[in-house]
Amino acid sequence: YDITNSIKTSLQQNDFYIVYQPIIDFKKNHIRKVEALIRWLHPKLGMIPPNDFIYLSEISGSILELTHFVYESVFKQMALWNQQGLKIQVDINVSPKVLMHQDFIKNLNYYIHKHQVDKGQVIIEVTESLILSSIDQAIMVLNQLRSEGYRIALDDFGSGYSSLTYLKHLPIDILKMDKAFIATIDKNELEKQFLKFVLDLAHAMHKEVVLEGVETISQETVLKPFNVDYVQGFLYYKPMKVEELTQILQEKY
Ligand code: G
Ligand code: G
Ligand code: MN
Ligand code: NA
Repeated sequence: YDITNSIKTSLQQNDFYIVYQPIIDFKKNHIRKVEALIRWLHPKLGMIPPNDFIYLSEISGSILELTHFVYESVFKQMALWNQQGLKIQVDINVSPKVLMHQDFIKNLNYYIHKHQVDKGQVIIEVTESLILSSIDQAIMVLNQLRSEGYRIALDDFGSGYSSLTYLKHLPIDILKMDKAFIATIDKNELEKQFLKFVLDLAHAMHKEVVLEGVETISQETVLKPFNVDYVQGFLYYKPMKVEELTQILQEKY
């Protein structure tokens, strides 16, 4: 099966699109942040999960075209929102392979300038798997991104091992705690204490925290007395197309 060709054809036929999931300011209850997520609705195969095709596109070489599509779509949309007075920060997921590419920052800057978006509005989401490639090089790229004005989020925090070491050593601004952290906080006292402990630790390190995967009112109730910055989850919003999001932003900005 020729995945490269398939991706190219689908890019031409608009089978790829971006959905956005709101990230809610827990105390102010407004939305100034969203996460951009790519979707591939293949005309014959149906919805293909991003983790599958991103990996395949990396080994087959079409990741450059895909990345181009994501940046163009997202930054163009951010510029539109900016014109409407909706200054939104957007989280963009970046795979280790893309981040470690020697032209990564140069390319990113090109799209940012083209669409006149502030670098401070762009949050680069990386995962712990990045470190597996090369920790020193990863730290260098992240430092360079931050010195340019971009912000870095460590995604899926807590889903792997050695997480605390990464929290200590990686130059990041935002910690996105994996949904595993909150899955049973309303049923298990130890889990609740565990979450609070990591939350306090992150704040002591001056990181902003996003709690991912909030799905129930009962979980939200446990979170209320905690010092929570942001929440993201199906309880609030699922990832959605831009038209729907723009409406929600106009109400909840
Ligand atoms: O949206 P969904 O739950 O299907 O996302 C599954 C995974 O795909 C997530 O881990 C997410 O980080 C990843 N993903 C979604 N969009 C992108 C993208 O544009 N680039 C990269 N590298 N990963 C993405
Ligand atoms: O790995 P990453 O955090 O980038 O993945 C983001 C994906 O997580 C989104 O695409 C979305 O589909 C999924 N997600 C967001 N909120 C929830 C939630 O409350 N529950 C579950 N199970 N998945 C969620
Ligand atoms: Mn993410
Ligand atoms: Na995540």
